[in-house]
Amino acid sequence: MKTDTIAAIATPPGKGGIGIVRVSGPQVKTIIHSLLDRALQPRTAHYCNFLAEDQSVIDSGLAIYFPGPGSYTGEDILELHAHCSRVVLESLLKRIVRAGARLAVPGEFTQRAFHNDKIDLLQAEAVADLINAVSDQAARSAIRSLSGNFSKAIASLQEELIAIRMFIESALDFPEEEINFINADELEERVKSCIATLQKILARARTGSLLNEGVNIVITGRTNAGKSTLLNRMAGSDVAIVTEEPGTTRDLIERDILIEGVPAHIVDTAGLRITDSRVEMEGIKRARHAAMSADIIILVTEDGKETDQEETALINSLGDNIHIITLHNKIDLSGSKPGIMKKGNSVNIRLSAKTGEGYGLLIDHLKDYLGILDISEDTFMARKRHLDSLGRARLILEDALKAYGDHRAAELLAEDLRQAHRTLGEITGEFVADDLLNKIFSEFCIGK
Ligand SMILES: Nc1nc2c(ncn2[C@@H]2O[C@H](COP(=O)(O)OP(=O)(O)OP(=O)(O)O)[C@@H](O)[C@H]2O)c(=O)[nH]1
Ligand SMILES: [Mg+2]
Repeated sequence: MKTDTIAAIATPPGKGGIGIVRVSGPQVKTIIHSLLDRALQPRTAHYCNFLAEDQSVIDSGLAIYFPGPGSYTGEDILELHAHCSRVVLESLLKRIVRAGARLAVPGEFTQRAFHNDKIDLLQAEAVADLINAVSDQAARSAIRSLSGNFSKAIASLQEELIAIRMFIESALDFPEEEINFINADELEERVKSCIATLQKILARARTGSLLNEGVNIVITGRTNAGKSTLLNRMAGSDVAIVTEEPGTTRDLIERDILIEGVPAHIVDTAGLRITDSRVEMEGIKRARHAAMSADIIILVTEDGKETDQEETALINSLGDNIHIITLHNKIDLSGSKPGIMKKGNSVNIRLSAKTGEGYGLLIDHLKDYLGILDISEDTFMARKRHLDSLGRARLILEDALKAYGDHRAAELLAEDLRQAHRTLGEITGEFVADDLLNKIFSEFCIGK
C-alpha cells in the first residue's frame, strides 16, 4: 500500500463558480501548515488565504480538513474550494506538489478508499457509474449500488453458503453417523434456495448492466427501404439525409438516444445492393462490419417485397446472439395494417417510418425485449464483469446440486460451495487480481 500524498483538481476543466483541489495522504497536515494562513478544525469549513512560498496570496476560499480514517480515502484529506479558474487551480496544485504531494492518477482517491476498506469494489465501480450515468434511472441504480444494496445482497448469499458448509462439516466430524446425520433433503433445499436467490440478483443486475452499458442497434436493409427515415424518427431529428434516390447513405450515421432511460447507440448504414461505385462499396462494407457488433439488428424491408439475396446473406452471416427485428415499412403505400408477429426468436413488424403509423409497436417491442419494463426501485447498477461472476457462481451451484443428487458426496459439495463463494467474492473485490483492479480504476476521472 502506497503511503505518499496525492493531489488533483477534482472539478471538471473550464470556468465556474467554485473549483476544488483535493489532497490525500500523510503529508496533508504539513501542507496545511505551509499553504494556509490559519489552522483548521476537523470537518469545518474555514475561509482562508491560500499562500505561495513567498507568502503572496494565490487565491482565497474555503479549506476543509477531513482527518483519516473517517474520510473518503481513509487518509487525511484537505479540500480547497477556490475560484474556478484553470490558472488559479493549477498554481494551487503546483504549490501543493512542491509542498510534498504528487499528482494523482485517475481514480486514485477511490482506489485508496477501496484499499482502506472504506468501500468495496462494487461501490467503487458504482462511483464511476454514477459519474457517467446518462439517465435518471441509471443514476438511481448507481446510487443503490453505491449505498451498498448490491454488496449486501452478495454478502448475505455468501453467508448462507458458509452456513451450509458448516452444516456439512459439522456432520462430517462424526463420520460413523454420517448417513443419519446429514439431512440430504434439507441440504438440497438450502442449495436450491441459494440458486433461486442468485437468479433474482442476476435479473436485477442484468437490467442494471443495460442501464450502464446500453445497447447497440444497427439499421440495415436494401437501398431506399427507409432506414434513414427510421433513424430520423428514432433520433427525433433530421440527422440523416433522406431522398428517393437509392444509395443516399454511404457513411455510418450514428446517434445516441435513450429508450426509457436505457442508452441506445443507433447506427444507420448504407443500403445493401450490388454496385459499381467504389464509395458505395466501401459504405456497404462498413455496414456489414457494423452489423457484426450489434446487439440488435433492425432489418428494414418494404412491405410486400420478398427479402433478397443480399439481405439473406447478411442475416445468415450474423451470430445467434444478435436479435433481429424485420420491419415491413411503407404500409401507407401497401395499404397493410400495422402489426407485430413474433415467432420464436424472429420478430416482424409492419409500420410506416414516414407517417409513424405502427412505430409504437417497434418501441414497445424494444422495451419488452430489453427488459426495460422491469426497471424498478430494486435494480442495481451492474457491469458485464458482475454478470459474468454471478452466472459462473450459479453454474457452479447447479452442477454441484446435480452431482450431489447423483453421488451424495457431501465433502465435494462443500468444496463447490467454497468455489461459488469465491466467485461471488470477485464481484465485491474480496478476491480479485491486481491487473483487473488497475484496469477498473484507470477508467475513472482524475480527482475521483
Ligand atoms: N410512403 C413512404 N415513404 C417512405 C417511408 N419510409 C421512407 N420512405 C421514402 O423512401 C425513400 C427512401 O428513404 P430513406 O430513408 O432515404 O431510405 P434508405 O433506406 O435510408 O435509403 P439508402 O440510404 O439509399 O439506402 C424516401 O423518399 C422516403 O421518404 C414510408 O414509411 N412511407
Ligand atoms: Mg439512408
